[in-house]
Amino acid sequence: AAVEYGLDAPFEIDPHGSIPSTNARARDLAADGAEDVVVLADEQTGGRGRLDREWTSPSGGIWLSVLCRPDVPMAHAPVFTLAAAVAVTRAAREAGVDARIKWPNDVLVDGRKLVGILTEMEGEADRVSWVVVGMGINANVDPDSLPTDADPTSLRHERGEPVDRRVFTQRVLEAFHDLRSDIDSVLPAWREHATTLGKRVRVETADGPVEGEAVDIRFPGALVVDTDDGEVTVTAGDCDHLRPV
Ligand code: BT5
Repeated sequence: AAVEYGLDAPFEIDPHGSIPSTNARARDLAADGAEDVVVLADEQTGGRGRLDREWTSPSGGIWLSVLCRPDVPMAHAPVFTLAAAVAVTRAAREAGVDARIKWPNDVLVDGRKLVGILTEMEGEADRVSWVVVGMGINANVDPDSLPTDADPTSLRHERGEPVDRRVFTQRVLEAFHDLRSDIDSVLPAWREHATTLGKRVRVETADGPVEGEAVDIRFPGALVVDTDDGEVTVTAGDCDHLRPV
């Protein structure tokens, strides 16, 4: 299927039908010096999640990557993952879907995965050269065609009717642009839409598991967990929401 475009977005659009990975394409464009480009695909044949995991990307989804060159140190790049999560969550809620953000990079509906985000970057410690924020949005896809381990869902499944991908994408990009233009607005918006805060969590980090109550998010994207040994700030890892005990 052809990708719907003609977007009036604050980005140049690089549209594709089928492509291996919009993130890979955006990285190539970055190497060519491009900036403020959004790579958009109807289908990905080699979509990737974190840690090189596969991201299943059939026709009908919104698979996109935003390439930008913000004037920030490398260490601040995770805030763009949060901004993307807020942007998609806002768009989903406008479309009538009760989307909530799960730290660090998922958007869920009732615990089911609607969106995954993958941010990649390159540059020097004091300034990024580029950031690529990949958003995998299960728009008009059948959850039965997605891997069951993540308990996936889609906008169409939740609404009982398809979304207009052009309109939805436009809303996501506008929201993302507003957030990146006002970085101070990202954390408050994230807190407002989070499902992780207040929950008992277990985060698998490189230094082992951290378990406790997720109490806050800290700039640029770390989770503060209240454990038996006091507060621990976790910058990266896989997070499970535990049942209340
Ligand atoms: C993510 O990874 O959630 C980040 C996914 C980012 C995908 C976008 S699509 C546009 C851009 N181009 C790319 O190549 N990537 C980005 P992670 O947290 O590691 O979750 C990956 C896991 O989610 C997999 O191991 C599966 O269990 C599950 N999964 C795979 N495809 C899925 C889908 N479409 N919906 C829900 N869950 C899925």
